Amino acid sequence: MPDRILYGYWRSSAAYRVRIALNLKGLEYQQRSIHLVKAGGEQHTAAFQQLNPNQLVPVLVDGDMTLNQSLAIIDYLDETYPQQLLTPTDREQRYLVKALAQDIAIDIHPLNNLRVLQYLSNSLDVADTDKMRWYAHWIEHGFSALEQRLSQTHGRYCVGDQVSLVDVCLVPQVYNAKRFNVDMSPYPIIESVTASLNHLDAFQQAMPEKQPDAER
Ligand SMILES: N[C@@H](CCC(=O)N[C@@H](CS)C(=O)NCC(=O)O)C(=O)O
Repeated sequence: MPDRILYGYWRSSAAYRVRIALNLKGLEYQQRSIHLVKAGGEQHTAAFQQLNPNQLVPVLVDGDMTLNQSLAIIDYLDETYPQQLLTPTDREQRYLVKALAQDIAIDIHPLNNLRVLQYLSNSLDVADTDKMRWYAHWIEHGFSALEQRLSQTHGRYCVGDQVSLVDVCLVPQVYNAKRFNVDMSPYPIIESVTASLNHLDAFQQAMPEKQPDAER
């Protein structure tokens, strides 16, 4: 058994990013499922808070290191296991990859995270239809800008023909958007890059439905 444990959840976009990165680097790992919904959410248990007081997945335990924040985890993986670098060494490309990845992971994803949607419903009494408008609004805002930026940068993947951190962030965000029935027709580049990425084994093996804790 590998000395590497990923605490995640099949539908967590941030855990999905880390699964893709581990797969791209050919690193084996065990998975521990933290059910984000059952019984109020296992991320809130005292046991999980020992791993991450922020009560969010993923957490990666790699030997004697316990890591949270998917972008920081992937940075650590790039430094520790430099095969298949996800942030290029070239200065300009590196900046571009980081900026685009952050457009997704920092500016789009957190607004639609489970705890934000739950707060809208449970504490602010926002109706389900309005909550879905909130969800779609932030996806559309972020994807419109991303589509424009990718028109300048994309090849087969988001930045040229090399798989990068941007791709690792994009695929889970698109999965999430489709799950919430966002119309993807205004984003043909995002759609075509995502389709190319989803042909790759590392991305296929990371798909939510393929995870041991997937529910049908
Ligand atoms: N910035 C964090 C975000 C982590 C995050 O938002 N995780 C979500 C799943 S994608 C979560 O654990 N949500 C639980 C909750 O909202 O209660 C990262 O990139 O790791």
